[in-house]
Amino acid sequence: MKMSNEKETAVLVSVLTGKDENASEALNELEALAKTAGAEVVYSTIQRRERIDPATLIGSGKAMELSKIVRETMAKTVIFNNDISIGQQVRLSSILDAKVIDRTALILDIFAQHAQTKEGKIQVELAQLSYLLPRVRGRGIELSRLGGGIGTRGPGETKLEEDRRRIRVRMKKLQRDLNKMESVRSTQRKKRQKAGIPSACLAGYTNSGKSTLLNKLTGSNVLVENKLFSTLDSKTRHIFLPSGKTIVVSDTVGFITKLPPQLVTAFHSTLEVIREADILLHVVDASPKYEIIEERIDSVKDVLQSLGAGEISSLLFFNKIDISEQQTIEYLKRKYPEGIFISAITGENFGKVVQSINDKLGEHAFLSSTASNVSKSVTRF
Ligand SMILES: Nc1nc2c(ncn2[C@@H]2O[C@H](COP(=O)(O)OP(=O)(O)OP(=O)(O)O)[C@@H](O)[C@H]2O)c(=O)[nH]1
Ligand SMILES: [Mg+2]
Repeated sequence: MKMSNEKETAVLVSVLTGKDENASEALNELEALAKTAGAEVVYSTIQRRERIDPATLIGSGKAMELSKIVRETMAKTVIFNNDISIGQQVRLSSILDAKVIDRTALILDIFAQHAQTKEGKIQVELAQLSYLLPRVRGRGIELSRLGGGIGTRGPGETKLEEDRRRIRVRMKKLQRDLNKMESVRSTQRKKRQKAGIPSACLAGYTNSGKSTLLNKLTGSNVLVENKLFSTLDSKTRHIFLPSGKTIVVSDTVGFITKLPPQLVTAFHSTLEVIREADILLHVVDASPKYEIIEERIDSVKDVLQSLGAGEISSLLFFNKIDISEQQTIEYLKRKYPEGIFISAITGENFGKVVQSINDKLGEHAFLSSTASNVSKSVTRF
C-alpha cells in the first residue's frame, strides 16, 4: 500500500435535492470519512438543487465556481457525497482540473487501507472491482487519468489497467478463494453449534463503540480507534455469563448510511457472523443529536434487514453516555424503553450488559441444552 506522509488536500461537495433534511450532518460524516481516509479537508460546500444535473450533478455554472475554489485552495481531490457515473466523473474532473471521486470510492478506499487479513483484503478487492467494472469502457480505463491516492489504492491497485474481461476473471477467482475460506469457517461454526455454545454478535453504526465494548466484556484488546471502519474482520471472543455458561461474542464491520452495495455483497462471509448469531447486540453512539441517533438506528436496521438478519432477537445498547447530553438520554429512554444505557469507557451500567445478554439468551432457551431446564436457568438470576 502506498502511503505518503503528505496529506491529500480535498474539497467536499454534497448535492442535496428537495427532500434531504440533515444537510450539515451529511457533510460532517463525509468529512469524518475523508479524514479517516487521510485527506486534509480544505473546503466543503452544500449545493441544493431541484434535481441532480445529469451532466455534472451541480450544473455547469456551479462547476465553474467550484473550479475556482479548487484552484484557490490548490485541492488535489474533490469528493462528492453522491454517487457519480463515469461520464459525470470524467466531465467534472476536466472542468475542476482535479481528481473527482464519490462517497462509495471514498468508503472503499478506507476499507482498502484498513483490511488486515487475507480474507478482508480479498473482499475489499472484490468490492473495488465490482465498483470499477461498469466504469471500464472498451479496452482501456478512463480512471487511469486520476493518478494515485484516495479512491485508487488498495489490494486491487496494480490491476487498474485491466480490461473488463480480465476483471471478471479476477473476480471469479477471488470469489472462489472466499468460498473456500467460508467453508472452513462454517465447519468451525457447526462445531460450536453442536457443542451448544450460544453466539452473540455486536452490530451497529461505525464508530459506535462495538470493539470497545467487546474489549471491556472480554478483557481483550481488539483495535479501537476514533476512525470510521476500524474493524473490518470478525473477531470472536468467549465470555462467561453469571449462569456459568460460556457464550461467544463476535465483533464485526460497522455500518453507515448508504453503505455501498458492492461492500455488502463482497463482505458476505464476514457479515455471515451476524446472520448466524443467536442474538444481536446493537450498539448505538448516544452522543450526537437525537435526530442523528434515530437516523443511524434506522440505517442499521435497514442493513440488518437487507442481510436477512432483521428477525434476529436483539438488545439495544446506548453507548457513550459519559459524553451524551442528559436531555438526549431522557428522550431516548422514552422513545426506546428497551434501551440499556452504558459507557464502554467508564464501565457505567456494565452489570446490566452481561445480565441482559444472559436474560435474552435465557428467554430463547439457548442457555440450556434441553427445553425442560429453561425455567431453572432463568430463575437462577
Ligand atoms: N466517551 C466515550 N467514548 C467511547 C465509548 N466507547 C467507545 N468510545 C470511543 O469511540 C471510538 C470508536 O470506538 P470503537 O470501539 O473503535 O468503535 P467501533 O464501533 O468498533 O467502530 P468501527 O470498528 O470503526 O465500526 C473510540 O475513540 C473509542 O474510544 C464510551 O463509552 N465513551
Ligand atoms: Mg470496531
